[in-house]
Amino acid sequence: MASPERPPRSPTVARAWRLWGPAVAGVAAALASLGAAELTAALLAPAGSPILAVGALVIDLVPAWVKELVIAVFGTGDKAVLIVCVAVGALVLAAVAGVVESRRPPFGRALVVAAGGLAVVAVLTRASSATFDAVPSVIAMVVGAVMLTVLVARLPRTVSTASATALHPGPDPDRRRFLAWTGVSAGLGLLAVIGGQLVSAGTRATDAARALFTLPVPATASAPIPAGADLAIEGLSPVITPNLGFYRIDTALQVPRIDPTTWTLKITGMVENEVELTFAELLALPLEESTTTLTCVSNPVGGDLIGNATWLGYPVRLLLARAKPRPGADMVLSRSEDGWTASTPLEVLTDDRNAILAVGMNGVPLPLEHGYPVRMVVPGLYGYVSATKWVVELNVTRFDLETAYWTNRGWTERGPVKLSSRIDVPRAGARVPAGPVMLAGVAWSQHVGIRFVQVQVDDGPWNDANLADAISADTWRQWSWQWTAPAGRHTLRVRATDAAGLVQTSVVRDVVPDGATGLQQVPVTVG
Ligand SMILES: Nc1nc2c(c(=O)[nH]1)N[C@H]1C(S)=C(S)[C@@H](COP(=O)(O)O)O[C@H]1N2
Ligand SMILES: [Mo]
Repeated sequence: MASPERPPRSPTVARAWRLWGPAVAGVAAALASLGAAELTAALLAPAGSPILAVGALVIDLVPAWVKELVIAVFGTGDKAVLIVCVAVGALVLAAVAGVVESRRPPFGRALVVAAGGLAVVAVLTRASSATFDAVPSVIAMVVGAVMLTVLVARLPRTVSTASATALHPGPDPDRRRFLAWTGVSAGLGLLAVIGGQLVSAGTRATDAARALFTLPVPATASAPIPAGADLAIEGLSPVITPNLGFYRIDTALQVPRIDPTTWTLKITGMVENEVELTFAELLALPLEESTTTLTCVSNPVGGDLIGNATWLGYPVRLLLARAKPRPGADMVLSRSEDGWTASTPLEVLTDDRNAILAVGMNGVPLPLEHGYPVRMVVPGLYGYVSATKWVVELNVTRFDLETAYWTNRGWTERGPVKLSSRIDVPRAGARVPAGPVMLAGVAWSQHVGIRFVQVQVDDGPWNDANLADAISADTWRQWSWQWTAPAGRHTLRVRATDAAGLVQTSVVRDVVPDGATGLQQVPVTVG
């Protein structure tokens, strides 16, 4: 039994309750609301997660320099950072809604409904979204508004009424009851979020289909990798990048899950014959293996957004030959299931290079995050203008008629990969013993090939490095150089010269708009 003689609550505690109570009510209502949404999304509408949809909308709306900054700072953790930001933003908004609802009802609820409306818009503006995908956001809106009303009504009396005075004694059971309600609401919400994640991670038909799918035997095997292509120096990137270590860059917050039995590729636009190809039809074609280096235009000089894999696929030029591009066409706009696009010059897809529709990567089906079931791989072009993952359409068109995802955001419409080189060992900032030190790295000039690589210590002469055997002009090439290191601090530089005689420029250019240039500098301490 509460004693009627309970001493009056101190003014500061009351003030704290008046502000934080409603904020807590808002956050608890939001957690319940997000939990309900994530769980429904996982069970019924995988593309309907409001947090991910708002995140995806943010990705499409932020200026390119913000995206660059986030990639530069967080690397491939960029998506986790974005999700956390959207979630934190939602909770802050919810706290505000709680405060507003306790003071000016029903404006807090109105805020929740507006946020829900934004989520619905975000979900429905995703390519490949269906009306049904809006269901989780609508549920979030309803649960959020109801829980906000319920929890604000349960704020301890001194706090919820506008006439409350700081000295009015607040009975403790009120507070306890409020904390119990918010605790249950928040707790169930969190459990539902976690449950939703478990459900969506575990039971996807796509994952199962991929696991059961064995790659067809290539009709044309790739030329064997020469034994001398990998110098096997500790710390040097292996000449073939394992799938798990392969960089990943895309705008997809949720990896598209495509059922290969319903997947088709359409060749449309300026063609004599529109072509539609099923996955089974693609697999029945004579597939070719080829080793090709893939790199991102956002890769800074010395960066690690580059990898080399053996791909299994079918030449795009042979499919285009079936479709018969009409005169005047000069570009293929490839489109992914989630609406992302890349503009590739038609001539690059029809010349003799190995531009392929790939289904395999290093001997296994494409990993989901690298484009399962089918992606493009085009030697010599940055990924943003060529390497469409989850590809579903090749639209034959013209550069003056259509523009692609990143071209619309300030990047150039064509993106040939620039000649570059990298030092892998020693790492920047390393301390090495004086005497013989092995320097090693990779260099690439796709579709041209590397003629030699040189290394410079401080302002000394350029020394010719030893080159590993080339796989082909379309892959990177390892190099090494033995340095007799004198004690002290030194700066190492590398530069490559390609088979056409072009020397890697020392002019420093940023990654925007068509790829970085300059020479990597690696500071080391000897002794
Ligand atoms: N569908 C889709 N494909 C995409 C992208 C994307 O955002 N969406 N990003 C491209 C970019 S910018 C690069 S660098 C490569 C990266 O391929 P990876 O993630 O397999 O390394 O994929 C390309 N293909
Ligand atoms: Mo990229």
